[in-house]
Order: sequence, then structure tokens, then C-alpha cells
Amino acid sequence: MHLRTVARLALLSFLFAAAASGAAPERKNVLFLIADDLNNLLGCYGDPVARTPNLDRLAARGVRFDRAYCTFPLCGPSRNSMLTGLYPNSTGILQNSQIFRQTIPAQHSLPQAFRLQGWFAARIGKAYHYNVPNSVGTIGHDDPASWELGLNPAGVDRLEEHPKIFSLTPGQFGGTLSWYASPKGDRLHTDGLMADDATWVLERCARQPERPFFLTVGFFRPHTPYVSPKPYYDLYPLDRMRVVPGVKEDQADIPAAGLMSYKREQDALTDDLRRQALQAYYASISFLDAQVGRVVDALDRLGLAEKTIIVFTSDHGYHTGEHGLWQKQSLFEESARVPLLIVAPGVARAGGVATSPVSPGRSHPARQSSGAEPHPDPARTDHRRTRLGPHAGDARRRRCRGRPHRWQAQGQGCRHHPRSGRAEGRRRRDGPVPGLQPAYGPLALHRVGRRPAGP
Ligand SMILES: [Ca+2]
Repeated sequence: MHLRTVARLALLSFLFAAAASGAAPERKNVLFLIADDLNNLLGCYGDPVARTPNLDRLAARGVRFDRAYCTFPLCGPSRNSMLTGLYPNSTGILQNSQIFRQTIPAQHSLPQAFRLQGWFAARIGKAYHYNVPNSVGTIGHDDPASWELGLNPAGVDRLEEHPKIFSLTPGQFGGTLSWYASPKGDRLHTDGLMADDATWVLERCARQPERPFFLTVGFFRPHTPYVSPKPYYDLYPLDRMRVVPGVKEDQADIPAAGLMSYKREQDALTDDLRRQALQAYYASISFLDAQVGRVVDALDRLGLAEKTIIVFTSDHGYHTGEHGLWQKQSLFEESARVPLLIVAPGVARAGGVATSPVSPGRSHPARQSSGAEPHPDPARTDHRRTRLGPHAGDARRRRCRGRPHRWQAQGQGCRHHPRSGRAEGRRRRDGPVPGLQPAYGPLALHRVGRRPAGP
């Protein structure tokens, strides 16, 4: 299959699935790996500093999508979009505190669609939104209907090391630049425990080759706080960390709306702190890379590779000082673009590069070649058909006109496509769904620790 064709399927998933329904394709496994707040600072995307040998190897055995973009540069909206195959203005999820069951409860999620067709669907860590780090070890904003098994390990980064973390705003870690070089080894950290748990699940799946699986491993790194074992910090000497130059001059011609994601607390950043933050972010990427490598190695060791599609991506990109911005929630390239690697044995050639714009949320690429039938009307399901009249009625469907900047203010739902510039969002009044209780109450500790005992 030609790579440009693969990319264009992002916009044609419904038609493609319908066209593929003639013959009965082989039912392949899916290993869906998603990082949190990871941009394209990876060796396989040409970054000269990053040490990411495992992701580089994954790219070499599959297809690297060079122009993959999230549908919303924030965790919750992006993840709900990705896992339902709908744009945020159709899911109604424009902030982190919601899950799609509150707005479009009848929608089948991607893993749920696999479940309904016989796949074993499991989740380890963050698939839907979690508050990081405080919800690590809980079910977060999970959707239990999506999975048969959910594992929520918590490591020393969550349970022991918070008091030691440096933060620009002391005591705050989730949305604030913060980091810590841990003396504890990989397998004591949450992402390391998740790689162990993934291996445990894969071992059991390998014993039941007649039943395909859809395993999601949602790593928490490199999201803040950038906590990772110290050896990963040592890969990135501070004097090699490049501070973005000329920010003041750069900002001179950027409209104020383009800089709305700036956080006042970052006034405290000095160049020394910027170098430390970049070192810590890179270290978290390399730590993540190592855990991805462990999961893929387990897949290979268990003889599952030939029957398994591997997808690796992130929920959105990340600024590391460009335009004076850090973190996410802008539509500049660094925040909107995501890595996307797909290894599909027998479908795409190894080492390929796809250059057409694509969005992981719209493509459901794994489903397209896994043999699963499409879930009901994935491209056309609309919140208006879910009998949530009050919510649908609140959505004021007006075209976003007169907004010249590629910017989506959180909660306003107006965006322009990062490449075409075409306005694709619509304004809506966002907020809780009247008369509908949250699917889940205050986040309760679901199960801290390890997988179930036994075979
Ligand atoms: Ca995120």
C-alpha cells in the first residue's frame, strides 16, 4: 500500500472499513503504546540530542508519520477524540474534567469496538485522561466499558518522591515545570512497573493465540514532573542543552492570542533553569524509550510480533521554550504535532515515511488493518443522536469567523487546522451536562501496586 494512501485513509476510515468488509481478514493483535506530553524530540524524527534507540528501532521496522497532529493540544480532549475517532467538537470534550460517556454515552470507543468483536482488550496506565501525577495508581477518568482488564501501578515517583521534586511552584507538579533525578531504578518507577505489567499480560495472551488482543499501555512520562532515574539525566550534560534564542524578538510579531498558553510562573525561569528543565524532559523521554523497548522486546520474545500491529504515539506535542512557551495548549507546531509510528506486518514496508497530514484520532490506523469490523458509524456518530438534548442544545453552532490566528482557547472549541489554516471548529458553550451525573465520583485509589497474583 502506498504510504500517501495510508495517510489519506485518515479522512476515509469509514469508507475504507466498508470497502474492506468483503473478505475476512486475519484477526491481528494490537499493541497500542501512548506517551503523555511527548513531542517529536526523538532520534527517529531527526533530533540530534535525543537518545531514543528503542523508538528509533520501532520506526525502522514500521512507518514513521512525519506530519501527524493531535486534534486538541490537551490530554483529555485529545485522548477522548483519539479513542472515539471523533473530533472534539463532536465528543463535546474540550477540557480535562470530562469523559465522553458524559456527552455521548452511546458511542463505542475504539477498544470497546474490538471487545465487541471478540478481542481481549486491556489497559495499563493512562489511556483516557489522568491527572498526573496525583491520579497515578487510580483509574483516573477511565472508561471501564472499554476494557476487560485495567492495571494501575504506582511507583516510587508517585508514592515516595514527591517531597524531593523541584518545582517552579513548590508543591505543585502536574501543570508546573518540575523535575527530579531519582536514585531508584527503572523497575521501581510507575512506567517501569507498567512495562512489567505489559509483559505479564502479553505472556498470558501468548498462551491463547486463538483470541486476539488489544493492549493499551499508557505511559505517564515525559509528563511533568519529569521524574526518571538519574542515569538518564547523565545522557544529557547541561552544557549541551540549547536554550531557544531570540525569544523577545520572536514574540514581537506574534498576536497575544498565540501566546495565551504562557504561564506567569515561568517568569521565574532563568537560562540555567531552562537547561535543567530541558535535561529533565529529555531524560524522561529516554526513560520512556527504555520502557517501550522492554514491552516490544517481550512481544518479540513471545513470538507475537508477526501477528501484532504496534502503534506508538502521544496525546499532543510539547513546547520546550519555542516562542517563549513551555508545555502544551498552543497550536504551534511543537505543541500540535505528535510522533506516530505504526508497525503493521504484511501491510506497510519497514522504514517507510508518510508525509501527508494525518491525525491519530481520525485514522484509527490499527483498526483499519487489524481485521476488526468498523464499530457503528464511527465517522458519523453525532452527539445529537444520543438524546442529550440539553447539551446539544447548548452547543451554539456558529462558524469561527474573524479569528486569524491558529489558536484554540481552552473551552472555546475554535481552531484552525495547523496545515491548511481552514477553520474546522465551532464555538460551543462548554460545561457539565445538565441532568447527567459524572460517570465517576472523586477519584478513588483503585489499586495501587501490582497485577493480580497467580498464573
Ligand atoms: Ca498529555
